[in-house]
Amino acid sequence: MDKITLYYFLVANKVTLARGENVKLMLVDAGLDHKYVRVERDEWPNIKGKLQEKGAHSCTLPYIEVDNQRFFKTVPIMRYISTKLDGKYHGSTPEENQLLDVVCEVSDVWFDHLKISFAGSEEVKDNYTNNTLPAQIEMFEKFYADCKGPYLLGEKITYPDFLVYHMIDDGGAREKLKGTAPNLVKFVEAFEERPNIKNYLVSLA
Ligand SMILES: N[C@@H](CCC(=O)N[C@@H](CS)C(=O)NCC(=O)O)C(=O)O
Repeated sequence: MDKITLYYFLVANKVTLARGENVKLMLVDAGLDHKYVRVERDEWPNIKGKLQEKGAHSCTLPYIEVDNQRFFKTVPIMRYISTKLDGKYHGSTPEENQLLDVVCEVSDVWFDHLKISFAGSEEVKDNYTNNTLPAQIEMFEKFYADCKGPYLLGEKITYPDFLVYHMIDDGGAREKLKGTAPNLVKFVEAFEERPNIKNYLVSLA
């Protein structure tokens, strides 16, 4: 693929926080040449207006620009990149791909809970930590227990794996996995050992 530019906000001054990082992780893993542009919040309405003038109808971040075209929405962007790479991050059957879609959708539900807790009162945050988070871990553990792993479909990484890894990282789940979610522990270890990801994580430290 031609050089890709990824656009996203810088959330809470932490480079990996929130949706853009899902796409970033895939670009890193695939070894694709890319640039990451952080959009200032007060500049976004202006940029959005210009994107609309150019024919984009539902402009949100993250979006990518490649070969003078723009593509929007996190999971569709990831599917698009996978498709351009001959299905590198897709499943091999309609049934596998249906499962990938389901896991993307439930990851988004987890993200919505996290977003609410992020902006919420202490009571809302406590509810996330004590109720929502354990319930999410329990459910995702079941998805990852369905095959031998380490990834959702087994040996092959697919696009929801990036979302799940990132939810574990962003969503405060990492410390809670040990002893309760062995398949997710195995998954996180394998993910972080992927050569390009490993180098990237070192670069963040
Ligand atoms: N389902 C979309 C949601 C995108 C979304 O709501 N992005 C937020 C930032 S996380 C945004 O662009 N907000 C500004 C706006 O809607 O104009 C996705 O996953 O990309």
